[in-house]
Amino acid sequence: MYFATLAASVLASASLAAAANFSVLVGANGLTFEPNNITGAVAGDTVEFLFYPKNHTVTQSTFAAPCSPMSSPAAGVDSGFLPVQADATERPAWSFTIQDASAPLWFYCAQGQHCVEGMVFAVNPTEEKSMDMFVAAAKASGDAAAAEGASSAAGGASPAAAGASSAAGGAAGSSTVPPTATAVGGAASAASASTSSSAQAVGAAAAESVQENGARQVLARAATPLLAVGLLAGLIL
Ligand SMILES: [Cu+2]
Repeated sequence: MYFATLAASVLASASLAAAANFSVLVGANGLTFEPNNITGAVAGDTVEFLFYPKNHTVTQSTFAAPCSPMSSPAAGVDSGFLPVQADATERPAWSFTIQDASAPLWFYCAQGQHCVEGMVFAVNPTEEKSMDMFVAAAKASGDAAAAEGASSAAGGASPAAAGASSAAGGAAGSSTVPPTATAVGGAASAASASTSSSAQAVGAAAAESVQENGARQVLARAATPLLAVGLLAGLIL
């Protein structure tokens, strides 16, 4: 018993020591993720996204369908829409922890035409499934969507709830900073705590104290206002 406990704590310490935190800017210079891909990420690493003005998402997709939310083998993670005013001084943050780095992970922005204009992101792209190929597929998918007359607003917003409730697909998301009182409640993750202004915003806007393991429930509850915000913004942007 004692040995098992000791072994578990040693393993936990080892994984903590190895974990890295990648930082990505969302929309800092146009419809971009900067950088648009990271490599060498391993399970346990965290990817933190800082949101710049307009109204973007980080939504998990697949290599085969870059601009559609991942639904198989399970729903992917999704930040939901995080609107940021042009004169905002605080950057909402959202992060996820990589659960499985054995295959690349693919993401896009679900706002309007952002994805088909190339606003996509990847973790550990490979030679066989490269970033260039993913960007090209995202842009090409716009042609297909236009031909079908597909509406992107609803498709981008609805997976927020599904993504929030699932840790499958190699990534577990946690939302951190509400840019407005109606947006996502905070999660006390190590990644978000690195942004001091973010932590302050969480304290001011969160109606209740949120434990780290409560992040998904909070995100799920926030999905409805996010849906409304996203749809509204989809009409504007
Ligand atoms: Cu976007």
